[in-house]
Amino acid sequence: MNYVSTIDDSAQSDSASKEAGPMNGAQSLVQTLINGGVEICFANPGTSEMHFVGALDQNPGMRAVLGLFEGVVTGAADGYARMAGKPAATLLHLGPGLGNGLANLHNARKAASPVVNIIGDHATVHQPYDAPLTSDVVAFAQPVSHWVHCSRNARDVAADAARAIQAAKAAPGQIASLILPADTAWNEAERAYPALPVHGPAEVGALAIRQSVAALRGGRVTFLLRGDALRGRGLAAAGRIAAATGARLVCDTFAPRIERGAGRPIVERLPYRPTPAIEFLRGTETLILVGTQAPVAFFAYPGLPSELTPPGCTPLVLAQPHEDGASALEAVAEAIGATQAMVAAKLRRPEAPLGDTVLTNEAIMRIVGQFMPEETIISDESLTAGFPFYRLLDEAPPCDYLQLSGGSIGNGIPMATGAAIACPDRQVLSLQGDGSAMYTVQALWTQARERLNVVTVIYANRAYAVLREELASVGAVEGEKAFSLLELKNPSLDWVQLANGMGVEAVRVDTCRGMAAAFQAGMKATGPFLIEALV
Ligand SMILES: Cc1ncc(C[n+]2csc(CCOP(=O)(O)OP(=O)(O)O)c2C)c(N)n1
Repeated sequence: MNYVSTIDDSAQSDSASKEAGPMNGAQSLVQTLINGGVEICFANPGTSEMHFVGALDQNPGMRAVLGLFEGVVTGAADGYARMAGKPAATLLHLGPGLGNGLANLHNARKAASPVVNIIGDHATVHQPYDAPLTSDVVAFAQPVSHWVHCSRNARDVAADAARAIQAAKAAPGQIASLILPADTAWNEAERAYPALPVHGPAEVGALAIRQSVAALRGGRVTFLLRGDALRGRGLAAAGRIAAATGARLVCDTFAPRIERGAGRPIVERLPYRPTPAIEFLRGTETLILVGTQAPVAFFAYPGLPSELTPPGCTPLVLAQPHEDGASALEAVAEAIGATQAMVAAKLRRPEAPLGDTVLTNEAIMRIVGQFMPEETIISDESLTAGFPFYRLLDEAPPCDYLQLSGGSIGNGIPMATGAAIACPDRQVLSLQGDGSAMYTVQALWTQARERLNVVTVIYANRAYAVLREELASVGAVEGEKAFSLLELKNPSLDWVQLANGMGVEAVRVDTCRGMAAAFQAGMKATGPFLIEALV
């Protein structure tokens, strides 16, 4: 739920820690963020945030990373949160700066990624004058935020920041937006705040567990998984249940993060379009939901249903998104005596074409599966190019797979950037549609500046290919003018020059041999590398 916080923090100030020496509001904020475990700030600042910038400079406990567009800042915070399991801060410039970052905050919200937004505003004394950048910042923040608050004076800032962190960390992960008028940053503050207690996931009730056990004993069950159920012990418990009962394991079409590959149970992916999705689930008698909602179509199509649960099938909630789905799955596994090993994928890299043949979308995924190292983090915004070949990585080396959970394109490159910062010892791979890449291409510059090990594969099909399909699917008129809005030609984008212009090494390939060589070179490179794959 969105709300403007009105909580009285006087009780909390009693337990606040005293920091030595005088500090301004911005300094109290930075130290409070650090106290709350927020160690990185993705930033695109302006004049109203200069004291925050100064406070970052003085405090070695927080890393500052510049994004050249706010969509990069918010998308990187999303990717960081998905991999680090804790929030980063963003620093955004008033309503318009926040506005530029909204689309990726929307994606972060759908992914249940914790994020603490710090948004500057005009000094309180300046607000009545309707200066050019005056705007209703709360109104910009509300639709994408679970928690919004505007600090009223410098001494409140630390307490407000502690509550913002607490809100962001509340299960399953929330967007908290703290708005700071410039004078709350520059005026004197008293102290930083310690971390406040965090509301972790709620325990699943015994009834939900009993009902799931009964369903497993009584008929054909499919689990629809998301959140913690797609990782670690949650996924292992789901795998044991599947081994013991034959239940199917399925995930949302665009789950925020999945641990995939050898050693993990294979989780089928719900098809994208409504008719195949309903067909895919047909025969299921009970659909057990863990950390997700009953499936719905991405879009409405004339004459097709929005709900994808097939007729005759009952959805049963084992765990809501804010509940502890991993423990609930373990409890179900124990109750049915599913103690044997889970069904896990064996390592079997896909065969890949390596000759001078024409490069295809399928060949790219095979080459990725053939050469990617263990524990690669894959940010997938490949849309039509990668989607049909997703299963080629089912038995590839173990990896984390991150997807576009909010449907707002322009997430992939920033998400890879944030993930690389969260996990500096792991290889990151962006599988990236060219149309989506252009929304937040500036993230490549951040990758170069921070020397991040990210390989970006651009599927250069020079089109909004999915929209060509959609034009037909929704039954709209097709014609030359319509097609011209869905093509990225005349002129074609030169990805090698774009990448080089931002300090990223890049090559263009159009054969399988070229792709395999470029991919291996990228995996060995230190720092970012981009492959323009002509498909
Ligand atoms: C913010 C936002 N704007 C527009 C769209 C509509 N849209 C969906 S996919 C797409 C084109 C994607 O093109 P590309 O990344 O090249 O992938 P392809 O369709 O070629 O596979 C567009 C414009 C969207 N989903 N989100």
